[in-house]
Amino acid sequence: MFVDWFVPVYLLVSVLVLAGFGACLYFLEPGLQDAHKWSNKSIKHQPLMPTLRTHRDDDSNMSEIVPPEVKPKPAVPAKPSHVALPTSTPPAPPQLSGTGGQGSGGGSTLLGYVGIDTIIEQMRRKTMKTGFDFNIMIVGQSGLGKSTMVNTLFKSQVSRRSSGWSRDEKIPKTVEIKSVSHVIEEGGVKMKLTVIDTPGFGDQINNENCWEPISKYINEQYEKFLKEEVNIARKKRIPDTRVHCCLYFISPTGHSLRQLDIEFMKHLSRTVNIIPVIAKADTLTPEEKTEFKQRVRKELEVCGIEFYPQKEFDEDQEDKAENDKIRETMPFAVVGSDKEYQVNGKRILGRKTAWGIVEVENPNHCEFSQLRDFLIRSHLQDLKEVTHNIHYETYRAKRLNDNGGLHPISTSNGSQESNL
Ligand SMILES: Nc1nc2c(ncn2[C@@H]2O[C@H](COP(=O)(O)OP(=O)(O)O)[C@@H](O)[C@H]2O)c(=O)[nH]1
Ligand SMILES: [Mg+2]
Repeated sequence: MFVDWFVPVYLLVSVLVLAGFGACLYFLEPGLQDAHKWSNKSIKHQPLMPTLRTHRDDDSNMSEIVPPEVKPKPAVPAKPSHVALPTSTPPAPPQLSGTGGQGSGGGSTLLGYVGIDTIIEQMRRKTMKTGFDFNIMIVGQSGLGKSTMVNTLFKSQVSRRSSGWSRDEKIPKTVEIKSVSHVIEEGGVKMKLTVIDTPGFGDQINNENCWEPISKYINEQYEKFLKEEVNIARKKRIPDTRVHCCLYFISPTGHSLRQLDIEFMKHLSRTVNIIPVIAKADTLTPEEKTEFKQRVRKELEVCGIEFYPQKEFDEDQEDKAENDKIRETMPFAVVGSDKEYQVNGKRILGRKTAWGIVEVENPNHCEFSQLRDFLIRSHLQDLKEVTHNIHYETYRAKRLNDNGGLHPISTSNGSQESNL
């Protein structure tokens, strides 16, 4: 009797308990619901592009991430349009940790656009932040217009700033090496331009070794740089006072180079980039100028004087062709002035003569603007590189050899200094 009703009741209760336990498990574990849904759909009913839900930090939602469709790789890697825009950052590929998507495997990313060409943009941004130094030295005999040229460079379109002397003040005779610096900013890029004016030479009866003070100054700047470089705790960015180019002023005699010019350039060309320049070009007729230029080039060649851009440092045929053209027009014949005049409603730098105004920045009047473009627009970086890689490197190697290796030593105040 008891057995008659106990067995069915016991079985019913067991079934109810098991059903309740199963229902709880189904509702509390969402993965089982998804498995249920997927198993109920036939393949052809699944959407072509499964919804990509972003991964949230909450672990319980990991199961919501549906694997994306793997697209075939393009035959030719496509360059995304965003690279043209300097400020935009490339969109990151979808990061699907643990789902086997594109992100971690990286196969398609490597075959696609990598972005190597953005290095130019990266370098530009770095240079904009740090700025750079560019140092020009002017040497030559007295009275050739070197000090005037310092003013011309700063007052011309290079900077439109005063170099220190007021407009009506007469430029005093230069008695010592003196540098003038200005930070010039263009398009967000800062350049600290320093022009080093030097006393003229050739006035003395004995001009022997008159290049020595100039040579000494150039080497001192290399030494300063080397000392900074060998310091244990060296600066992240070493201030660069090295002379990147030396404008050598040639007297506009129309004849030939003086022996002193030859000696001077011979000595300097071993340590610095020499750029010969014909001074006071307004004193020569166009024919005289062309003839004089040819003669100077020939004489420099005969004497074995390598001026900048040196043939041996042309990097390739393209470089050679470009530099050959420049070498054929050198030395640039320039006119300097720090006086401004009104010409056709515009203020211009010029020299007023009885027969008209010689315009410094007019390419039909003189070659100042060609020289400026050559120094800044086309060859500035190369001038800096040749200075660093050739002239400074030669100096450095010699100093390290002479010294048997540089050992940084501690000074009494605790700072590190080399034993140069
Ligand atoms: N004709 C002419 N005279 C110039 C030129 N540049 C400077 N001068 C003049 O030459 C003289 C000497 O100039 P300065 O700059 O002191 O020469 P430095 O001794 O080489 O520094 C001054 O009277 C200048 O006005 C130029 O391009 N043409
Ligand atoms: Mg002077």
